[in-house]
Amino acid sequence: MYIDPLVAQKEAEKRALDKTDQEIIEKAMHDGVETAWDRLAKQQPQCGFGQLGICCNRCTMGPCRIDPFGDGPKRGVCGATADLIVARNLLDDLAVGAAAHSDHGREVLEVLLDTAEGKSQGYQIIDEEKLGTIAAEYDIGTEGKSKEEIAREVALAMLEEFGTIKNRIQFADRAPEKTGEMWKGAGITPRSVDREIVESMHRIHMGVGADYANILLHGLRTSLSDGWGGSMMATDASDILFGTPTPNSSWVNLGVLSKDEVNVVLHGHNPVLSEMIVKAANDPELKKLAEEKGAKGINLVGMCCTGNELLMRHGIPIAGNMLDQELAIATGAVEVMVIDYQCIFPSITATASCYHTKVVATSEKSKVSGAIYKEFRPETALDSSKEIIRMAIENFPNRNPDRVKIPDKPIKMMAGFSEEAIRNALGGSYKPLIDAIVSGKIKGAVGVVGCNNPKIKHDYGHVMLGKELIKRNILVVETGCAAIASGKAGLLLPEAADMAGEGLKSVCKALGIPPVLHMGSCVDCSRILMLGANIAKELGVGIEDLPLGGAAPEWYSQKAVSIASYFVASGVYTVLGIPPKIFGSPNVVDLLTNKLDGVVHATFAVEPDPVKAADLLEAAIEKKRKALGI
Ligand code: BF8
Repeated sequence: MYIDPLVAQKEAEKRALDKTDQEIIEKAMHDGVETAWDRLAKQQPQCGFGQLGICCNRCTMGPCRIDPFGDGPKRGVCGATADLIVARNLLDDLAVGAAAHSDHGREVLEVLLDTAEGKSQGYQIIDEEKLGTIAAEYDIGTEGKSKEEIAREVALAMLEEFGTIKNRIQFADRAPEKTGEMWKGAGITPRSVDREIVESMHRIHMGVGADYANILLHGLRTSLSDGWGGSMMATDASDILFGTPTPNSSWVNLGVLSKDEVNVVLHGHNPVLSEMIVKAANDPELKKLAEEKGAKGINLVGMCCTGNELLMRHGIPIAGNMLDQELAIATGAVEVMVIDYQCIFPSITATASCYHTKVVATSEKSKVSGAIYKEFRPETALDSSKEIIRMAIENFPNRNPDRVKIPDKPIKMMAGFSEEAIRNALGGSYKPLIDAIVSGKIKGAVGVVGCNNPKIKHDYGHVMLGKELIKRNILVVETGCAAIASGKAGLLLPEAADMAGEGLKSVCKALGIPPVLHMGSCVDCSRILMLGANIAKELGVGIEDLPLGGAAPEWYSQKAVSIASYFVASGVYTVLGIPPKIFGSPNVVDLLTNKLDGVVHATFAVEPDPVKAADLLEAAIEKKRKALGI
């Protein structure tokens, strides 16, 4: 279908902030390739009951919906009110998110166990220091044991957390004592990862929980089992296997794709797959084969959180965030997109079918119609990875140069700021940062995290909020798609300190760091928790006392519901840019945006305007500063 170039250009400018993204959005329109923005337009108007969270489709007495305004029904067939329906729906979303993070964590631990037992192929135990720290936390003796023996015991102890009957997740003890007491007082100390998720499923069954506040409180407990459990284990097990990230520099945006090399995009979340592909791509035989097929080499690039994992540890360039997945294919230059799970559009194979791109699915739990399925198992990981790279090379001659368009300006960025790396950059303790906060040079810190959502101009929420916060001398720490957005906008460079307020600028310049720090993938929001926990411990206070904030300006995913909830449950005020589906219940809204303060000293807020969101975060930070007497 012919589209006027001017119309396409205007539309692309509306859809995305980044020029390289705009360029490929235009190309996709001219190529007649459907994207998430087109699908969103076709869905208009979206269901108002659904948006308010007041439709219930849990049982066959329904589906039911509550009339929020008129004289229509105020209860579902079972008798559930708007409050209950909204609370159950929210807990459902949250539990799905916690399950996704935690199941990812479990898989990394299984690979750690296999590696310790010599059953995996190509993996090694890299970070022995972290292994030792965790062994100590579990009281596992290390004297006279090999690293494999220690890793075996550590992996088993961590795997046990998923169904532990000791009624306490070990890593929750990493929180400051005061924060732990707050959880105890509220009855939300996480007991085990699987237990909280299963119990969420139980509680939302008809005839179980009928008290919206009680349901939501369990939501906080479930989210803590993710943040301080499943996600934290995913982060730490990945660090043991692949190394704890240290600052590095790399490149970002669709311009990281190569005109003359075989392009392989690694999309999804779990580094156990992508790490092996990195090894396979270095195989001299495969490199030779690529040359024989007319390519100059093999170009691996990341996408979404598995991309973040590779970027953090190896400085592998990243092509983009969630809304870039279709655009990467629409460049016409991708030989293979390898997917594991989460945040992969089910229609990605339909997009790929418009070009020569092959989509390779690798997880038994995440098969996609139209994708080539290559099951990925730890015991044959390296062999399967080589097969995938070979497939990409064989596909290179099928690329049609007339349909290729690659933006030519990748942006430089810094990444690799694990909690340990930040502490080391400060000289081994948080004292310099604490001093800067006390003196007011830095007012506080905000974790800006989460997704893209076509309801908001791509990256606009992240970038505008980040800029606004650093201007106000608030340090920004980021993960997930938020961090990739900032990378594209040049905020992850030390030079970006020039955009910051004088105080933050002087600290960044002295340390040679950007004012926005990339801390990793979404499970690495656990690194943000540890940052808060360790600063609080040095000060002898709780996380809830610190001048911190959280934000998810463009979130879409249930995982983001869980992350925002464990931020709030850990005492961090958190602003959402997209309204959650709760506004059909004024009681739930009041609980989450107001009453929670009396429980966890933090609340949620909803504010789509990034400047107003920054106002809210700054005010919350000032309030905490005042309470600390600084
Ligand atoms: O886990 S930020 S869109 S890619 S859910 Fe997904 Fe959201 Fe991106 Fe990573 Ni996180």
